[in-house]
Amino acid sequence: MEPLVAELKQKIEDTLCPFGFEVYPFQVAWYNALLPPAFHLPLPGPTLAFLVLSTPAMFDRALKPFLQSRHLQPLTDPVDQCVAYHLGRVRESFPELQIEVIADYEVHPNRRPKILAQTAAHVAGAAYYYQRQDVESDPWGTQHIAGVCIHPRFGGWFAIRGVVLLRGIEVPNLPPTKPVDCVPTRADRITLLERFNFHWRDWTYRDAVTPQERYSEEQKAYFSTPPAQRLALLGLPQPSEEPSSPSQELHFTTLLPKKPQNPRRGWLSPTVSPPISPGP
Ligand code: B12
Repeated sequence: MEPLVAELKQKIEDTLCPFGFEVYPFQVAWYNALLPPAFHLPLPGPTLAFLVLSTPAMFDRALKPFLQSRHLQPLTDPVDQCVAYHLGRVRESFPELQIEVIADYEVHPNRRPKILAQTAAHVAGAAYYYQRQDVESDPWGTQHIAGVCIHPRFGGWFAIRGVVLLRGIEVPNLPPTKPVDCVPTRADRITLLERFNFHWRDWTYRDAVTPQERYSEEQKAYFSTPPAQRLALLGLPQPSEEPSSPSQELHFTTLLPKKPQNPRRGWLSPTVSPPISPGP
């Protein structure tokens, strides 16, 4: 890896890894090459980017302390706020660079996601993205089958949180890292995609490889609980409905653009109801 990339990666890792995140470098060109123009990131191909994902440890190391802190605002998803807060810390740690952050939940006004998180995870070598085209003569006919990423150490027990773009830093010689193909057989890929699409609430798709660590029962309960009851589940008070201090609001609005309401609803298939409790 080029010394510059190694140095930047190290600094981002120092900022994020203690909180249960992992980061993987990639070139914008690798991502754009797989996608139609509507999804392209509007940056020169050799631009350096990092894919950020959360591991099971994020819940204890980042989310719980965040929920207990005074940063929490009402009405937006606490996990999204927590991730925005930590990605914002990356930006703050490089005041001399033009860093842009795109979180997984951000959408354009037409509801198209700003980043295809799974494609980014695949090109960054973080997690193999299994799609129906990876199954020879697939058995699903005209059904819509969504693809799923599997991480070599965490299986499906992780979430893709966003990308960090380093505008102006170009790394044309960055060597690509292939993701580990941890579900190599047709039969296992069929099982994986069927579990992800039709039985994702039972968590089984996440065990496509034996993971190093899973979500704790507490973390599973948190994500299976309707958002309004989640803080109570952890024994925490609800955030106050009173307007927050201007400094706190400024803090958040400068980190990331405003989160649109329910970004997972319907731009792709409006007839599909969104998950009751979207979780990682
Ligand atoms: C919209 C959305 C949904 C919608 C629609 C799902 C869908 N994919 O059809 C709904 C509400 C149904 C949904 C449900 C769930 N979701 Co969802 N969802 C998303 C979201 C926001 C966007 C996905 C999307 O619309 N993609 C657009 C389509 C067109 O992209 P695509 O199918 O990948 O097609 C592109 C590729 O094929 C690429 N391409 C072409 N050739 C090649 C070749 C290669 C090699 C590669 C790599 C790419 C590539 O080009 C295509 C575009 O032209 C993502 C987060 C994000 N920002 O990406 C999460 C995300 C996909 N969801 C996720 C999860 C976990 C779920 C749920 C389990 C609920 C939950 N949150 O716990 C369920 C699963 C059930 C299901 N049916 O999907 C995770 C998946 C993690 C993983 N391990 O893969 C994501 C990544 C969120 C995250 N933060 O981690 N989701």
